[in-house]
Amino acid sequence: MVAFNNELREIALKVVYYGPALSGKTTNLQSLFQKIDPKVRGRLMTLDTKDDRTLFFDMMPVFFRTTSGVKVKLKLYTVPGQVMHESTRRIVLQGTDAVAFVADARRSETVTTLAYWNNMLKNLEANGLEPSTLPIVIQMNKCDLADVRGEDELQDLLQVLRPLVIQAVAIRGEGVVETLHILLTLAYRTLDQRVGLERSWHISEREFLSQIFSHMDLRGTRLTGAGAAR
Ligand SMILES: Nc1nc2c(ncn2[C@@H]2O[C@H](COP(=O)(O)OP(=O)(O)O)[C@@H](O)[C@H]2O)c(=O)[nH]1
Ligand SMILES: [Mg+2]
Repeated sequence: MVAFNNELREIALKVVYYGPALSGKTTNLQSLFQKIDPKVRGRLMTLDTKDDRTLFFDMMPVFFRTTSGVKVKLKLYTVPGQVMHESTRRIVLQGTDAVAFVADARRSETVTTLAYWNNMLKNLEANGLEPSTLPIVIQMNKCDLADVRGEDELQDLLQVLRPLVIQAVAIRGEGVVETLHILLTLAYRTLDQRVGLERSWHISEREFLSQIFSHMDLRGTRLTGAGAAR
């Protein structure tokens, strides 16, 4: 769960980028790292092996202080996609507040994508997280490649839950900010219901989002304006 420290007036949030190996999870974080003002982020920790695959996981912290004096720490994680890292995937999902499921949109990846989607649902449940109430978005990545699935061809993924689907080309930074924006909007609303972000912590949705996205390079995205709260 989200970690709160009432005395220190601190809120910690965790977002996980989940999906099969090589779907573009690390690329999402790298792109966000480049777009976000160094004032509101820490180092991007990536642990890549020589064949360019995530060995353990990546993590990038984002932090800000609200006008009500609350320190918000947001940690963005990726999981390693390879089958052998199943236990790491499960551990990284522990206590997550939101999940971006990053899929390779090509038709050739359909079977693998569904397998990892189901794997994610299983690992959420193993961590006591309820997939139907957890903020989850699907990012269909690599839309620059040939033979990608259209939005009407995702029935296999949308059978139980009906998460929002975002198209992306993460290597060009397309859809990356949008994915995080939608996910954090959902995360805010879920947390607000649970712990009263607005009522008890005096953090409005607009401020929460603008503290992050007004420090982001939004050129070429569908988000505009400094606040970009909508
Ligand atoms: N064509 C294309 N390649 C991508 C895209 N996003 C990532 N890649 C490439 O896919 C490979 C795997 O990406 P990576 O982010 O390491 O995948 P991860 O295993 O999910 O972390 C790398 O060679 C990336 O450059 C994309 O949108 N289009
Ligand atoms: Mg990776």
